[in-house]
Parts: sequence; C-alpha cells; structure tokens
Amino acid sequence: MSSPSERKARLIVHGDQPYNAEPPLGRLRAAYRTPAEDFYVRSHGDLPDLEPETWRLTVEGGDGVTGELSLHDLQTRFPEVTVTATMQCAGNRRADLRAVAPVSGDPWDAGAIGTAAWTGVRLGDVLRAFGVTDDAGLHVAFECHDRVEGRPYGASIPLAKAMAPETLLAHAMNGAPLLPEHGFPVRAVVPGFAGVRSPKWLRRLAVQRHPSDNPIQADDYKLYPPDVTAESADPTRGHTIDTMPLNAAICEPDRGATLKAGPNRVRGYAVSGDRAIVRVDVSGNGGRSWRQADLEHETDAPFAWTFWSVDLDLPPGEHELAVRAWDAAGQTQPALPDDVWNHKGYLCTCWHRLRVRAEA
Ligand SMILES: Nc1nc2c(c(=O)[nH]1)N[C@H]1C(S)=C(S)[C@@H](COP(=O)(O)O)O[C@H]1N2
Ligand SMILES: [Mo]
Repeated sequence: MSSPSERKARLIVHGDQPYNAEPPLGRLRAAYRTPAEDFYVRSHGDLPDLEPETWRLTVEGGDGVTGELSLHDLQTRFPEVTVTATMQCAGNRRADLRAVAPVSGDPWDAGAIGTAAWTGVRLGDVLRAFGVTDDAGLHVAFECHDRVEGRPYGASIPLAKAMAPETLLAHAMNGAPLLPEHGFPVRAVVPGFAGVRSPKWLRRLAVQRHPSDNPIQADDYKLYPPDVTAESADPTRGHTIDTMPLNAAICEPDRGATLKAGPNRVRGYAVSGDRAIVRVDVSGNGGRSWRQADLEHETDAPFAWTFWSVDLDLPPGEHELAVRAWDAAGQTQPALPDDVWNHKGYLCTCWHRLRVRAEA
C-alpha cells in the first residue's frame, strides 16, 4: 500500500482538515473500476485509525436483539458478496453551480465519483441474523468513529434499502482491504444512494422507527428550491437526498485544452442512481447539434456508471463541448446550471460543458 502522502499527491486536494480530494478527470476515466488511490475522498471530520483486531460493530436489531460482531465474525458468519457499484457525492460538480451564484461547500469538479468492486456481506443478512424482518417504514441508523463538530458521524437509510441485496457492509475495495481514508476496516456501501448514506469507519448500527437525528442526516444533504437561503432553510422541509439523479461528465479532453483540429476523441462517464443509461449525446457546438456516443457498461452491474466515447470533428477555432445522458425512463438532463442551482450546491445535473481550442 502506498503512503498517505503519496496518495494525496495523486489527487486535487480541496482541504486537509477535513481531508477532501478528487482525481483529475482524465485519470478517473482511465479505468472502469477506479483504483482505490485515485478514488475521491470526502470526509467531514478526522480520519480514524482503527485496529482490525479490536474493532467491533454493535448491532441493535429487531425486538431488542443486540450484539457485537468482530471483523472475523462478519467474514465467517455471512456469505461473502462482491458488488461493482458507483459511489458519488451529492456535491459532485458543485463548481458548475458556483458559476451561477455562491454556494456553500467545497468546489468539487466532476471527480467526486468513483466505481469499485466492493466486497463484504449483505447488510440484510446481518440484520436478519439480529431478528430484523422487512418492515415498511423503519430505518437503519449508522454511527461512526470519526467526529464531526464534537459528535460521531451518523446517517441513516430506509430499512427497505438496507435489506436490498446490493447494500453491503464492505471490508474490501477492488480486492484489497479498504484504505484508511475509505473507511477501514468496515463501511456501508449503499449503491445508487448519495455517498453520504454510505458511512465509513462503522461503529454501531440500529434499526429504529425514525431517521437518524444526527445533523448529517437531519440538517445536511437536503435539496432546497432556488429561493431558499442559508438563513431561511428549514431542514424538515428540504428533500432528503437518497437516490442520485441522472448525470454525465466529460473527462477528456481537459477544460481549456488546445487540440489539433480534426477528429478528436471525447470521453466521459454517465450515471444514474437506479436506472440504466440508454443514450449519451455529445455536442461540439454548445448543444446546437449532437452526436451519439458509444457506451460501455458492465453487465451485472446495475448500480455502476456507464463509460462513453465519441469522435468529434473539430475545425480550427473555439468550441464548447457538452454532454447529456438519457435514462431508461426516457428522461434527460437540464441544460443550464441556473435550472438546478441551490444554495448548498447539491445535485448539479445540468449538461456538463467545457471550452476547448482546436488549432490547424
Ligand atoms: N464516517 C463517515 N462516513 C462517510 C463520510 C464521513 O465524513 N464520515 N462522508 C460521506 C460522504 S458525504 C461521501 S460522498 C462518501 C465518500 O466516500 P469515499 O471518501 O470513500 O469516496 O463517504 C460518506 N461516508
Ligand atoms: Mo458526499
């Protein structure tokens, strides 16, 4: 395993404490499964340093059934499963919203996303072992070892999603133990949901009647209308961001690149929380005309992104490249950042655009 400072040097760092960093987009597009050291890191507090031998997960299941699991228990008492799934921060592409008006939070480019083969056990298998049955309306609340403003990080998901076969307690990423910054020794992986609902460095989970009352769940990661401000926001009325919407980004060429006029390869990703990507349109003229990209998607990975590529013929001059994806419900993305702007800078799903220059 590379050292923390070697890994940090590979990424574009938005902040050190808490540590937040994303890969350059060209490197992100280089592999369908993102190498762990190129995977964005989103943390709200410290990075806990945990010993796998002494680590325990406290589980509060149904009807007062409570217990503790060691890493060894998790790995031996439940079937091992691997799910290839995309993880994405709700703040991915926030930088595009900042261009409209100020927003809070780090100015993520389109790299607050990655895809990995996550190995672990089904959260549903663990819950069933603790007396939990599919009971509509309940929630699974997680508590973690990192502290955010004096409180442990915590979040919750509906029990129905916790029991879904894709939802894991993962201990490995792309065949290797989780890196410390990605939640070693065990994190939740909730495919299709915003990254915030996949807690790292797990310590406790509980089945309960209400969502977690942790500020991360109760106050943050809510989607507000454009006329709501930091002062007027009422978290009980904001939409809780769970399933992620349709999105797409251009990873190559780089924003502002100077290219050789003629055919140029344009590549990127498209993603949707729980629907298939059926089409990706790419424009070399800001959306006046479009070409269909070739799609690359892994079979048996319904919660993983789709890679796309297309050759655009770019004459000498300035060009605005744009991309928009379509999902299995025939829906596509809004054109402008103004259409989706919100003061917290979440869910930036407008066409991804960038300018390039072609020279003869
Ligand atoms: N314990 C804990 N879990 C966490 C977070 C955190 O700060 N602490 N950040 C969440 C957010 S907002 C995201 S987007 C993902 C990022 O996972 P990664 O850093 O492995 O990419 O982790 C989630 N799980
Ligand atoms: Mo996030």
